[in-house]
Amino acid sequence: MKTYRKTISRILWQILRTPIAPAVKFLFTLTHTKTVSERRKTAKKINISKETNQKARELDRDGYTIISELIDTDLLDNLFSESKLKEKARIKLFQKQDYSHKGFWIRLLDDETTNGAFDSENIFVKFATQKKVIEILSLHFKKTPQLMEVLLSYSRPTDNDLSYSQLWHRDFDDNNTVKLFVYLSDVNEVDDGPFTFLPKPNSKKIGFQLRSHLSDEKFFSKTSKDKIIQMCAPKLTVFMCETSKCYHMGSRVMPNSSRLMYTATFINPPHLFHREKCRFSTTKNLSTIEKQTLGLEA
Ligand SMILES: O=C(O)CCC(=O)C(=O)O
Repeated sequence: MKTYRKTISRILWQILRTPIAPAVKFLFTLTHTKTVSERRKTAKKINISKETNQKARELDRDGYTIISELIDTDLLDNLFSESKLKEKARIKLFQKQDYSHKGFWIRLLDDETTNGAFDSENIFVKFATQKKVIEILSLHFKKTPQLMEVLLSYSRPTDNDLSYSQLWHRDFDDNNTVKLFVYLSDVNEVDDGPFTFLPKPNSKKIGFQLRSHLSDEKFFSKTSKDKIIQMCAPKLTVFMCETSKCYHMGSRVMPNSSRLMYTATFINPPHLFHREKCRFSTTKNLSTIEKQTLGLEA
């Protein structure tokens, strides 16, 4: 059964890379009209401020927006201090996690889950479900978003060739995926391995490519270097990127540097890939918007 699901997921992932993805998503959405209409109703009730509206418009138009000034400062402080504690444990994790796969970074939140699920009150979840973030995404998706994953990654230099997310790619968690990023270490220089991307209008011009990951050589034969944005910024910078539409790469950390970054992945529900278990759980009486965002609605 697991192998069957894996094969289906793999086929769907390939389909999502092609120009027919929006049609597939549209048809799939028709089979989930009840949940979709509930989510639309919830989104419509949100009182949107002018700044939120502007950020959502930037995200729609350019595929990214910087939202540090809208973020709840208590949550940000808390995220920072918890992340620093996690960072301390990284050496042991480098020994434990599979080196051959993504030797250039490690996940620091593996011990935060119970039976594979994060609690709704966990700071790494609370940060993602804060009011302004959900408002922007509800405007962007025209319904409440679905949080798929939270990740704290520690990137470091290696001698290996560039691989995986260090190469140019788009994300295919769904055909409309938005990631929320927070730098938890200064990423002021290119040597610190900034998240680097090609904004949406120019990414659209590149369109579908047979290979999912492209080298610099291949990528810059399709666009020019002056069109890309290297997100060099100090720690506590918060930004969003529509990673399903914008080609991107990062974590190219040079010797004597490292990078600590938080990522929350959201999709425009319903999610095309079936997951046996929800990634989140709660013991609290959550609001409708929180339940929908965590995929915990009845
Ligand atoms: O490490 C980075 O900056 C790139 C991250 C990335 O490719 C992703 O989250 O999809």
